[in-house]
Amino acid sequence: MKTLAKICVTTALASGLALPAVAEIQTRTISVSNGIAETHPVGNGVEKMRECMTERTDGKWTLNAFWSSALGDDLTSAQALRSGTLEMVITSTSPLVGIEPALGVFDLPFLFANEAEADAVLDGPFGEMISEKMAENGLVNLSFWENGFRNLTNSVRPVASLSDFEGLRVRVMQNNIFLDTFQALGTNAMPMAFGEVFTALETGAIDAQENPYVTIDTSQFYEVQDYLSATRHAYTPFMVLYSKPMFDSYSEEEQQILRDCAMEGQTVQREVSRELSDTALAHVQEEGGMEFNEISEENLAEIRERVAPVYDRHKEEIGADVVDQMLATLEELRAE
Ligand code: KDG
Repeated sequence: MKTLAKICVTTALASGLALPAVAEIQTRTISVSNGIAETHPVGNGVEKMRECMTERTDGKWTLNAFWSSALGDDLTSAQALRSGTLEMVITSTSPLVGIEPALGVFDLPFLFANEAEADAVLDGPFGEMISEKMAENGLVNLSFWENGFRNLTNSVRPVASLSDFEGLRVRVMQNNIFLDTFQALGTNAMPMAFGEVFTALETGAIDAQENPYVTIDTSQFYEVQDYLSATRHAYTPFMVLYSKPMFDSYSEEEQQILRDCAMEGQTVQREVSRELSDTALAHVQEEGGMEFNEISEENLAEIRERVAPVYDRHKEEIGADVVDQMLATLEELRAE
């Protein structure tokens, strides 16, 4: 029987018939971890990614999403990717500076002026350079998505000037640059994983936190915070990270499907994040009863001046070349 099979294969090859390639797309179940609620625009991005995967693999792939830090916080999940025990995490860059210090560049206060600048930097050569650094750490960055411009909430007073920050117990992401920034503003800054923030606010262990409007809304911080101030003090990207040990074991076709579907998710997630920002701001005031305030240009200038030295204090830690490349990229964009 074996001889007959060999004869058939040999004949087929000799006649130039292509044998069916080993299935380039395996049946897979992919888990993705995230720290926020499914109602956040990341949920829209994940749903688009799921649709894309189903179509491109003819239903062979299943994407299971785990929300609100169910599989662990951003850093824990990222470490699981590096060890090959979890496929994917959608995480802020900030908690991962211990893995890749260059990510700290995104935490420099008042770095980006608007979303268009952020997109141009993240989707251009600078973003590619960051993704290459992530790969050196066992993490494949499939795409940058949007966490967004961060604003301060608290339960003590409206913050409309530099002096209003004084003494507030503010939760910050686990990151020296955010810690330094909020200490420079006169607060009692406290690093904490995102999953612990709501309870800490509810029990009064902290007075304040800072996040984009859609996160404040979808994580229901309006239930435990009274004041929202439009500080826009930093823009945080999300990274859609995949385990490199797993990614490297996939076929080229499967790797391309992951990249393509994460980019389709990016388009939807950024769109919904920007569409919902104003809606979220209105919702936390109308439904959540939060008192909202803008900050005058004069007072914002004083706040920016106070935190400007953070750049020099953390330049070496981030990587002087990284900071210089970011500032040069922004200078070019602003000259266009
Ligand atoms: O998984 C993503 C969340 O953890 C994200 O919202 C992080 O902005 C963040 C924060 O404040 O920790």
